[in-house]
Amino acid sequence: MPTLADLEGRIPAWCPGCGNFGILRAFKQAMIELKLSPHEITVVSGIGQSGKFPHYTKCNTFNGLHGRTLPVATAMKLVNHAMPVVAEAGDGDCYGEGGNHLLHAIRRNIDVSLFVHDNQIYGLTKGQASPTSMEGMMTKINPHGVVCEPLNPMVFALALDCSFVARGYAGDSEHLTRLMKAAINHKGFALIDILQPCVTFNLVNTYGWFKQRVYRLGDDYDPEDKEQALQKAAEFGDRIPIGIIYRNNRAPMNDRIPLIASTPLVKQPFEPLEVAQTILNDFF
Ligand SMILES: Cc1ncc(C[n+]2csc(CCOP(=O)(O)OP(=O)(O)O)c2C)c(N)n1
Ligand code: SF4
Repeated sequence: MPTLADLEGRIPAWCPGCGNFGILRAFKQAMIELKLSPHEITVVSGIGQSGKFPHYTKCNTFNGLHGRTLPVATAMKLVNHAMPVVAEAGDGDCYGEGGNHLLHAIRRNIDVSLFVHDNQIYGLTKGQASPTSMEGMMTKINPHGVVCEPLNPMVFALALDCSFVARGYAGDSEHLTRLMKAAINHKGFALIDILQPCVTFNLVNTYGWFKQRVYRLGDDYDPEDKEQALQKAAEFGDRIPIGIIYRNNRAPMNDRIPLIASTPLVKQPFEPLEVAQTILNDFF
């Protein structure tokens, strides 16, 4: 079982008070409680403040391109589905530039846990509006305020019958740890949209703003009731529920591909097909 010291990575280059610290704390705690040593998990990220995440803990890491977190995570999973794969992304990263990949990762039910650091702004590039920025929010490039309604990622995911849909809050890392553990243990695509205050560029959705609104879903809430889940997913205003909003048992993609269903690809003997061998022969 790893200790906190085993999981220590580089010193984070985030602003003091950034919500990303709460997410990092929750993730390390989840690894400890799941007894996952650094070599037993892969964390993939894109570009952004969230993209730096894997450097700040110890694990197998791939830090790729902005918006392309999920294609890499998908490949990792299909090559070795015995290894838990976590994708860390920003709201711009995966609801904007990488939105198309999100749509198909949900549809295919890739067995990946996607943790979105949703600060409702582009943090790394200094404060432009993102797909989840609230209507009317003023930014440097929206001097008259954002002119359209924000995306609600929970409703979007639910409409696609995503197999695990949750919302967490960086200011409640104990609760977030529980969500992360459930997501990693879930067989299928698991999305946690994590409300993450950006203390430098988002001066609307602050810790104080969330404190007045965020509440935990109670033990009597049934995440398998899709109608109720739709109501909870849509609740984002005076009250914002956190917890597992929806869950189902759709089979993950690796279970549906006969070639890998029983044995991960990396554990199979390498037997190139005849045509592949012909191509390989050209190189030697
Ligand atoms: C293909 C590509 N497009 C755009 C950029 C510039 N860029 C880097 S980070 C970023 C947005 C960051 O916002 P978000 O994804 O919400 O992450 P945060 O920094 O807030 O965690 C953008 C537009 C890039 N690096 N690569
Ligand atoms: S700019 Fe915002 S998201 Fe980036 S490190 Fe600072 S507080 Fe965090």
